Formats: sequence, structure tokens, C-alpha cells
Amino acid sequence: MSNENIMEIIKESIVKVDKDTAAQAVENALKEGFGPVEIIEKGLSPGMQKVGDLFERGELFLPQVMMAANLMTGVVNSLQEKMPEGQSAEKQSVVVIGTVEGDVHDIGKNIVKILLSVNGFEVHDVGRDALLTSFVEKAKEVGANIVASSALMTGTMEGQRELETLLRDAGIRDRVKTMVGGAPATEYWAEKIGADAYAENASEAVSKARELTAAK
Ligand code: HCB
Repeated sequence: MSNENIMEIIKESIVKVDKDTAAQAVENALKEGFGPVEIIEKGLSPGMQKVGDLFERGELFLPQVMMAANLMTGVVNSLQEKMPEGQSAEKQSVVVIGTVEGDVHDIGKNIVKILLSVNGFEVHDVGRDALLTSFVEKAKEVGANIVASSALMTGTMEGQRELETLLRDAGIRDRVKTMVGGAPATEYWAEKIGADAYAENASEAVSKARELTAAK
């Protein structure tokens, strides 16, 4: 089976919410030498992307999106234990992560959290639909080096801007770096709201987090 083929099968298994095929294809991919992160980024995530596109075109409905999301969450969780521990140099770096108020999308946030954790960051998750003040409170409580926020909707991404203000008002903005992500976020958005970094995916979130803490 070619590399593209196996990722295509994983992708389609998410779209079709085919649990058995997903489990089998992931197992095959691992046997073929694909890493868990590669499987998430090249198979599962494009699958969810396609689910989103079909939903937008009215070809899939919310219950199907929910089932696909549940399947993806289950597969990501099963892959978590197979992830190699990364460099532990960042052990002292503390990250507060969450999905902003009004937004329940947390699959991407959870992947970022897992990848940061296996790469040695101490991660505190304030959850999804998290009050913006809870990011600030948690950051103060744990002495965070980075506050990473996720937003999946154009309406809720404003929360990422507000978070900058709240961190400033709390007097800790100069002590923490901020990172934004989620489908509608961009490099331009990060610059516009004064965030320190934007990450397109979980691997990039890890490298950006490393850069941010190296520069602290
Ligand atoms: Co949802 N939904 N949804 N949804 N949903 C989106 C986001 C739309 C784009 C779909 C569409 O219309 N095309 C749309 C938003 C439109 C907009 O505002 N532009 C939308 C909508 C409208 C809604 C509801 C309002 C639908 C309704 O009820 N009528 C509702 C929202 C309710 C609410 O939040 N208040 C809703 C609900 C749902 C669920 C519950 C069915 C389910 C979420 C389940 C869950 O997360 N536990 C869901 C899903 C699954 C999606 C899509 C299909 C996939 C999102 C996803 O998981 N992607 C999404 C379509 C899309 O995004 N194209 C659709 C896969 C992950 C891996 O990607 O981008 O989240 P990611 O994360 C990446 C990356 O961004 C980065 O790393 C991650 C890993 O690589 N990253 C970070 C993420 N966070 C980061 C933070 C950092 O600091 C750094 C990097």
C-alpha cells in the first residue's frame, strides 16, 4: 500500500465514520512506520477538514459531524500512548491552553495539548468554552510562560484579542507569551491582536512554543 493511499484510507474512514476501517488503517500505518503525529496530521486532520467542507456544503449534518468528531477523538487518544517522549529540556516551561469562551471545538486544542505534553511542557488545560478570565487566573496560579488559545469560529476568535487585554489588565502580559491557533486564525491575526505567535498545526505549536520560551 502506498503512503498516500494509507493516509487517504484514514482520511475517508473519518468522513464515513467507519470505526473498524479507522482502527485497522491506523494499525497498518503504525506497522508501516508512520508516526502517531504524522497519522494525525496527514490522515485524521484532513479527514475532519473534509467533514467540515461537506457540512458547509450541506452534504453532511451536525449529528454526522459529531460522530466523526467522536471517532477522531477516540483515535487520537489511542495514539497518545504511542507518542515518543520528546526533548525534556522544556520541563520548566508551563503552558496554559484552552478553547475560548463560546466555542466548544476542542479536538485541535487537545492535539496541541498532547503534543506539548509529550514534548516536555507542563500543560494546564482550562478546557473548552472556557471563560477568558479562567485563562488569566490559571496563568497566574501556575506561573505560566505561555498562554495558548484556540478558536474555531470567526465569532469566537475575538476572544483571543480580548485575552490579550485581560492579560495586560492583570499585569502579567509582560511575563507570558501568547500563542493563537484554530482554523480561522492566521499569522496576520496574531500580529493584528498583538499575540506573540500563531501556529497552524500541533507540530508547529511545539516549535513555536520552544521559540517563545527560548526568547523569554
Ligand atoms: Co463545528 N464548526 N460547529 N463542530 N466544526 C466548524 C468550525 C465550521 C468551520 C464548519 C463550517 O461551517 N464549515 C463552523 C464555524 C464557522 C465559522 O465561524 N467560520 C462550525 C459551526 C458553525 C459549528 C456550530 C455553531 C454548529 C451548530 O450548532 N449549528 C457548533 C458550535 C457550537 C459552539 O461552539 N458554541 C459546532 C459544533 C461542532 C461539533 C460539536 C459537532 C464538533 C466539535 C467537536 C469537538 O471539538 N469536540 C464540530 C466540528 C468537529 C467542526 C469541524 C468539522 C472540524 C473542527 C476540527 O476538529 N478540526 C469544523 C470545520 C473546520 O474546521 N474546517 C466545523 C480538526 C482539528 C485537528 O483542527 O483546526 O481544530 P483544528 O486544530 C489544529 C490547528 O488549528 C492547530 O493545531 C490543531 C492540530 O493540528 N490549533 C492550535 C488548534 N488550536 C490551537 C491553539 C494554539 O494555540 C495553536 C495551534
